[in-house]
Amino acid sequence: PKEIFLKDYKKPDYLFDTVDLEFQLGSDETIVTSKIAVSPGNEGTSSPLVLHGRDLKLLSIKVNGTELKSDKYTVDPRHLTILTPPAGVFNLEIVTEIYPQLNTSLEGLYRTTGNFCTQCEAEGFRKITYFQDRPDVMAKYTCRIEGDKTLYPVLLSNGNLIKQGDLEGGKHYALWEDPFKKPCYLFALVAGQYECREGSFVTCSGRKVTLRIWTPAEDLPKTSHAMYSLKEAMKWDEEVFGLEYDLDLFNIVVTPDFNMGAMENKSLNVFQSRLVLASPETATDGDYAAILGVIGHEYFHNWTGNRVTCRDWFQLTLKEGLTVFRDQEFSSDLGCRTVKRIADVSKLRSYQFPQDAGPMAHPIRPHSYIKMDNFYTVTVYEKGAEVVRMYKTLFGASGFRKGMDLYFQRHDGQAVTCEDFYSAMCDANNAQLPNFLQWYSQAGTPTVKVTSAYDASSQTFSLKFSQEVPPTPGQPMKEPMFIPVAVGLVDSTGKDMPLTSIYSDGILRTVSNDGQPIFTTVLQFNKKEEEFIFNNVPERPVPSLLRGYSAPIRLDSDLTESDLYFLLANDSDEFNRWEAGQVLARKLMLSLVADFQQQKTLALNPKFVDGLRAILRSTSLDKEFIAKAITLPGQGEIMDMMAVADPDAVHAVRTFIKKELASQLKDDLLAAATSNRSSEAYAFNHDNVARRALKNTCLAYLTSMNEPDVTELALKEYNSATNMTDQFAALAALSQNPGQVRDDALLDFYNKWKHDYLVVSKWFALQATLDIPGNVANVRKLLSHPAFDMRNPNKVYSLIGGFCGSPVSFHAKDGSGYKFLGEVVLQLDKINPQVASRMVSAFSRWRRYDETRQALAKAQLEMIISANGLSENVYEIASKSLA
Ligand code: B3K
Ligand code: ZN
Repeated sequence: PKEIFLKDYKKPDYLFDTVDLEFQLGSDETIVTSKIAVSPGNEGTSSPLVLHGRDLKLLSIKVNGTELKSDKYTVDPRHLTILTPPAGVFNLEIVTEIYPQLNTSLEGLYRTTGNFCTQCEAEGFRKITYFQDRPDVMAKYTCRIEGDKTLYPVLLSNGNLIKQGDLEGGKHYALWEDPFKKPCYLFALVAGQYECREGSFVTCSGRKVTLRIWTPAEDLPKTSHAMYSLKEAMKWDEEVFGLEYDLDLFNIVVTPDFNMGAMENKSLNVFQSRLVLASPETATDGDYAAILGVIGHEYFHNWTGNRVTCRDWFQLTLKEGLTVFRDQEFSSDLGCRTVKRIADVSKLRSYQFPQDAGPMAHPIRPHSYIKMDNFYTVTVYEKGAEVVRMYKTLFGASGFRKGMDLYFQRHDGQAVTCEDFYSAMCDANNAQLPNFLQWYSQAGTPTVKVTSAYDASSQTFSLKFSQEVPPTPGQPMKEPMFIPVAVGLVDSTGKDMPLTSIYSDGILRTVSNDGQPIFTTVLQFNKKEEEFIFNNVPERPVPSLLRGYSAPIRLDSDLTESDLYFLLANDSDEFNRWEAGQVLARKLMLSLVADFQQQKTLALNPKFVDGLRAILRSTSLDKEFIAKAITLPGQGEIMDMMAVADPDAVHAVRTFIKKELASQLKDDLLAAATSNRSSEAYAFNHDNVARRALKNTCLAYLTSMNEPDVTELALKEYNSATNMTDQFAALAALSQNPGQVRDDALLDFYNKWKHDYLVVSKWFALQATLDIPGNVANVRKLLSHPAFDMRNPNKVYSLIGGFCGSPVSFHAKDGSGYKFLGEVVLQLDKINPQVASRMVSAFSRWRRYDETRQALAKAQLEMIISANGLSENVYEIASKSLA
């Protein structure tokens, strides 16, 4: 397999100005005719025109209307090369035949439950026709679709519907035209039996946009939340960024078989069902929130991704990091900002930090790849969003907006790079950010150490920072990064001190905002080491560091335990209150893990219990915040902090703390669990979501005790629940404890919901993650459950993905979990390499475990890599994991 490098980027030799596509959809084969107006990309180019193509049967090629003789071109399994294209502008016409019903990779044009659907990003368009399949080739498209009218009554593509009509033989056609230039990865076609929910949105300039969400008829009632989310997203982008939708029609299509969450094709977004369909009875609050976020995300891509796109795939974070940041802000504005921030930071810590510390570590803009699909990662997306967030932290909301405005002013209609975004941000704010671009090129999570000192005689408080960026594959040495650290100083009464001036680097800087006192300042730390001295500090403060998590780093401060309890109780920055609790919990868990490993008796620090009790009893804190604040860091997060990850010890300790907290806080937990019940009809709004979150978190704690009274309570909750959030939370709570009650509840749930594949997926996921010994056998059995289907990515992610995320079963000491995954990966690879490659990633951090586990996991990776006909996708992950 060939590795592709960022440094090798060259502009295309040829440009495509217009592309007219014609699809004749057949039951076995589809004929694709592509007419392209080609022009030279570089002055006087005479180089061969190399087109990408895969799994295509070439029927004919014409240049300027004349059939091209076979000695004028070459075809190999990956390319079609036109050896001597005419000078100047010319027309190219290529006819190919493809077989969508055989396409299980769900990339290119494929069949799903009888319908046709496309997925072209990153490089799927080459499975439709021969093309320069790269994002810097932008063209105007038309698309004519022809097919059987009964089988495919709905024919959709990008842009506006220009013409439609009936044809002989029970067929019909539709002609679509997209007035905007786009790269081929944004092309989409959908054909089949769908009905739509229609809505409309009037834009800020008064244009009426028709909104349509297409699903199989029976799912239409479940699309109202998605429609609401779309309208909110359209409004938000106008209000916050002044970005208006640019066509009169916006379509969303729902499909059960889809490799990722969703896809932002111009005016024709495609979504996997889980991210559109919701009703109170079948979807949880988490699902509702995910739908809001992803509908927003794909919609926001219309500007950040589509109008301004990426020059090459290495720049993916340009559109993804930025669009994730935008969807995070959207969800924050519609819900609770602190809670959203906590969720996003937790996600970063649990998934991105491990990636950044493992063999697949890469900068948010990778330097090379074998298969681009492998780089749609938490690093490119989530860490990328953190990098965008740092601009906002540094420049403020209005400075960030200025940067965005300049970015669009400069680059609308272009395919650009991360530097272009950086320059727009800096230029719009007359700023220089030394070492900031390192975030785009250096992998690894920086560790920042902070020590503090108070000098009473000079009334100064000093913070000394040092940073270390760990070595990562291919990058043994690192340069210092630009790290914005938001800081406040908390006085002994728990109030923020007004900050007056800071001395650093020989410069004394006044901290003020037009004479208004300032309580949080953003330190610009961009050297290996640097000291910041706060002046006029009347008493020793407790510093609140990295407020709002102002940079994606690991912070290692000299705050004492009592400082942390103080911040947990007092910090005005709610995020940092939560964070103080997490730091305490992480320390506690790590020390108990050591005790466990030395076979000492485990005991819980009473101060920790008191700290959480105070939070739980608070009447002023947001309820969802309380739920988050009493939740322990995940097992993965703790394993990540150990020299040798010990899943059994971490599991035992987390379970111990949970039970101990439950029994010591039982009355408070019971009070919260019962007083937050409600008989009102389900509504997805922050107050209700928060109430349910707190109630269900408490219920999970209580049930962990496995005592008859709480089991009864959970059963009652399960049976009386009127929405999926409560029902599923009760089921999950009950499922913590092996036994008849659990088995009965799981069976009951399946019988209730077996007609709804999305709910059944939840049922798979829950069983996959049960942290009980011997769960491997159970999961293996579920593979042959009639409701499971290896060809459906969502089911694979639920069952197999869920299983790999559960430390106890996946890392079973006998290697049974590894063996299971090894077999599944090979099976999956034959069906869908992208999905297989996501699954094989679970092995990538095998070196983190003890020798026995290492040997067992390594053996599976070796077995996988030696398999015949392995995809490049899986090869890349497996070989990098072994390297
Ligand atoms: N841009 C798509 C992801 C495509 C992944 C291709 N393997 C979804 C999104 O991030 O919005
Ligand atoms: Zn995206």
